[in-house]
Parts: sequence; C-alpha cells; structure tokens
Amino acid sequence: MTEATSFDAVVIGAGFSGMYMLHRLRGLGLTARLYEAGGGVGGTWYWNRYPGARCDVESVEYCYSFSEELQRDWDWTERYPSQPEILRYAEHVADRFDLRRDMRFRTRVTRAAYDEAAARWRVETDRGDRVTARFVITAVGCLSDARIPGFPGAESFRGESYHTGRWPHEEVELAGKRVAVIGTGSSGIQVIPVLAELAAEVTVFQRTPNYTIPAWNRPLQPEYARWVKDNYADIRRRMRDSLFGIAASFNTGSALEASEQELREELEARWAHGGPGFLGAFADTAVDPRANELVAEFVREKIRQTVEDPRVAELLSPRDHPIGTKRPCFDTDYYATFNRPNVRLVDVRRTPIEEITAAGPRTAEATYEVDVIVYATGYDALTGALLAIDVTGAGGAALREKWAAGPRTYLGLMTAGFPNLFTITGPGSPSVLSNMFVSIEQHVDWIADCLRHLAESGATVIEADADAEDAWMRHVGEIAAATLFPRANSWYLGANIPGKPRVFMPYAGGVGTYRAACDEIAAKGYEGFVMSR
Ligand code: NA7
Repeated sequence: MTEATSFDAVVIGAGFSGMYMLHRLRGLGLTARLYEAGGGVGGTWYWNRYPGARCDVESVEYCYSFSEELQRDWDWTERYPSQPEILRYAEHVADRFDLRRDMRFRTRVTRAAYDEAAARWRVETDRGDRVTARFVITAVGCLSDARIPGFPGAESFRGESYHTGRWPHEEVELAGKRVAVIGTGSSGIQVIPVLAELAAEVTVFQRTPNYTIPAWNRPLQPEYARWVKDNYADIRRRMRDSLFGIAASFNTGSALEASEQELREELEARWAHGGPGFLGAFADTAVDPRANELVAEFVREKIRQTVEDPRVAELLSPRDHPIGTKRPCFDTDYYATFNRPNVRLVDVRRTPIEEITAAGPRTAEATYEVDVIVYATGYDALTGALLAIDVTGAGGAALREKWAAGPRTYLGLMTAGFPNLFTITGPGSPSVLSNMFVSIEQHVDWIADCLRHLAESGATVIEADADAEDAWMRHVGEIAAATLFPRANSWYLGANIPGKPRVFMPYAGGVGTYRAACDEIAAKGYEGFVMSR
C-alpha cells in the first residue's frame, strides 16, 4: 500500500500538545499526519534525560484532564514527577489512544509553504516526505531549541560534553569524573545536586545567580492522591481559572501592608510547603519593586543560613533582578550542595569563560581541568523551534521575516498572513508562564472547536486579521509593562540569545483571563479572524 500524501492536518511535534491535538483531530473525523524529530513521544521529556530532571508542577496537576478514565487510572508516585515517570505517562497515553499509527518519528519538518491557489499547505521533511494538508498545527514546544553559547575552542575539548536538553539516551558514566556545569537556570539547579553525588568533583560556572525555592519532593501519599482524584473536577476548575494553571492559592494581599510578623509567617509557611505556591504569598511582589525586595531578601536570608561560606552565599544571592521575573526555579538541596567539599562555584560574571581548551573551560584566572562539560545553557525559547522551519504563508511571505523584530500573533494561536496555520502554546499566549498542561489542553480544545466551526459554517480557510493581531500585541506589551518582568534579562524577552529582538513574548495576564478572552472571541463568531470558503 502506498503512503497517503494528502491530509486534513499535519501536526508537528509528539509532545503533550501534539499528542492531544492528534487525538482531537481524529475525534473530528479528520485525517492527520504527525511528524516528530525525536525517536519517540514525549517532547521535552523525551530529550531532557539529565540526572535529576523533574517537573516543577505537582504530578497530579501535570497531566491531562480530557479523559476521565485516564486521570482515574494513572497513578503518580512522587509529589513532583521525574522525567522517566513523565515519559512513561506519555508512552501510556500514546498506547492507550493508539496515537503512534499516525506518527512518523525521527522526521523533522524542514519546510511548510502555503499554496494560496489550492488553499493547502505543502510540507517537507528531512527524510524526503512531501505531503499536503489543509491545516498545519505546530506543537513544537516553547523550550525545545537547545542552545550552547559559541565558546571559542569548544570542539577542541578532549572530554565529553552534553547539553541538558540533548542528554544521551545511553547511561553517562559520571562516577569518579570531574564535571563542569555551565548555567544555573532551572536545569542547572536540578542537575548540580545530583551530579555532586555522582561525580568526583563538580565545578559550577555561574553567570547570574537565581532564586530557587525548595520543592520538598517526596513520595505521593496515597490518601492525598485519592483525595485529588475524588475532587478533580473542582481542582481542574481552579487550575483553569488561575493565573499560572496550578491549584495552589495565590493571595491578593500586599507585602508592603503586612506587618513584619505577618510577612515572615506567610513566607515561612510557603517556604515550608515548597514549590511554585511560594511566589503567591503577596500579590504586589509581581508589580511593586519594594514589595518584591521583601520577598527576595527573605530568600537571600535562607541562602545565608544554608551556605556555610559567606563568600559563596553572597555569590549565590541574586541581586540583579526581582524575584519571579525569570522563570522561578525549584530545587532539592541546591544551596546546601555548595557546602560539599567536592563542589566549587566560579563567578563567570566577573571572569567570563574565554574559551574551552582541550582540558576544559578557561577564564582569565584559570583553566579548569574536567572530564565532562554539562551545558545547562538554555534554549532559543518560544520562537526558536518554529523559526527553524522554513514557513512561508500567503504570497510567499516568510515567517522569519514577519517575526524579524519579534513574534507577532493573535492570541498566540495564529499569525496574520499565514492562513490555516495554528501554533499551540505560541508566543503571545500565557503558556510558558503556566502549567503547560492547562495551556496545552486549552489551545488544543480551542483549535478543535474552531475547526468544527469552520466545517459547520462551510468555510475552509481561517486567518488572523492584521488589525486584531496588532491590538493583541499591544495588549500583551501593556500587560508585561505593568509588571516587573521586563526588569530581568530573561529568555521570556529573548535576552539570552545574542541578536534576538528584545520583546516580552508571553501573555502575562494569567491563564484564566486568557481563556475567557479566547472563549469570548470564539463566542462572537471568531472575532478578529477572517474566514473564507
Ligand atoms: P535557562 O533558564 O535559560 O538557563 C540557562 C543558564 O545558562 C543561565 O544560568 C544562563 O546565565 C547560563 N548561560 C547561558 N549562556 C552562558 C554563557 N555564555 N556563559 C555562562 N553562562 C551562560 O535554561 P534552563 O535549561 O535552565 O531552563 C529552561 C527552562 O526549562 C526552564 O525555565 C523550565 O521551564 C524548563 P544567565 O542567566 O543568562 O546569565
């Protein structure tokens, strides 16, 4: 039998968004082909296999809600799920809904071109596939384009080197080795304590210290898991209506108005509970620098209490950005790890890495001889994976050109001039500021409803209106400007990629408000979108 080359939809990516999209497309009776660059399902969790890789959202909340049976049947084992467990979950979902038969693995989409006359997309892959589809739906992830800074001499290093987001699938032998870790974002903060246990010596190259809150991971208590399952309807509703897609309560009170004792009690209680809820202690910390500083100083005090060497404690203490303005980190024993005799901290803000020699990283002060370099240096976030595909829309216009000064979308879901192209968790949506599952399900459901609406109304093409897009972009910018977010050099702003335009890309108004906006637009007959036959 020859393979089909014409589909209703092509989906790009077999992470949690692509998997659910495929499932919904089938439910609509549409034909679909899904291409995935990796060798299996799971997206982020297929690639991020570094020791200690774990989700920062509680397991019972970091999972699908669309299937009552699935959420009842699946049992998580820890408060925060580890990468292997999340990958098992992804594989279970793929099996359970028989998703793999429409997926092609180890196949990267290289090009997607819209043919206006035919009103179809022509999609090409690095394995020579040439297919057409009415719709292209990108499910490429927001943090999937791994980046290693261009250190001179990197290729001359005689040891092994790995990016955390491209960790080998085979066991990496670390016992007895000297390891360098470059980067102290979420990935660095997770991998460093585990490497310190496994390796002979760990040298951490830190450019910017980060605030990290203890996760207090532990086995999931069966009574709690049962309680969650019995109350899922209510918990899911709270998550969907929230700011960040998690059920933890976020206070509306002010840190500035709290007494010293109230402030301390609230922060101590949230610290003792651990996880993302810590940042929900006081609402004004997101918008008022003085309120923010009170919480930031509380964390610095914890660092000083934990880290024995005051010089190291000071180096680990963030002072250049308000707390919560970079992606918050959650850890297991991160600060205490710096008390170990086999761990040292190098301040590469003061003395940057000038090159990687055959022996290891070299700064102006020293060459650090190591056997392994771990690059925990992050991603070209939000746009990297999308723009890696050569996408051309109506009139042959290139997405890379349209987005040269920063991404432009309507609701993060579509971009004007690119008919029938949907971007799940695209820039301009709250996705990266949220529990991804909440954003993913909302986007996929919205797109599926939109496709049904098109079919019912007899339209075949939908496109974002340029004016609606401009207005949405202004709104996204205004909301960001009212917060402290723009004060940090974060990947939310593209600041980690040399030459990337500095634009705050996510929608910071919260997933609940965003969902209401998307629903209202749909209810008004997809206001701001243009449909045609
Ligand atoms: P991040 O959060 O982008 O962190 C990257 C880290 O690498 C960060 O500490 C950077 O320092 C550091 N970095 C980047 N380039 C360099 C150079 N040239 N020299 C020294 N240090 C450097 O990526 P993660 O993988 O940790 O986290 C990504 C997301 O994955 C995370 O937010 C979760 O959503 C999951 P900088 O701060 O730029 O000074």
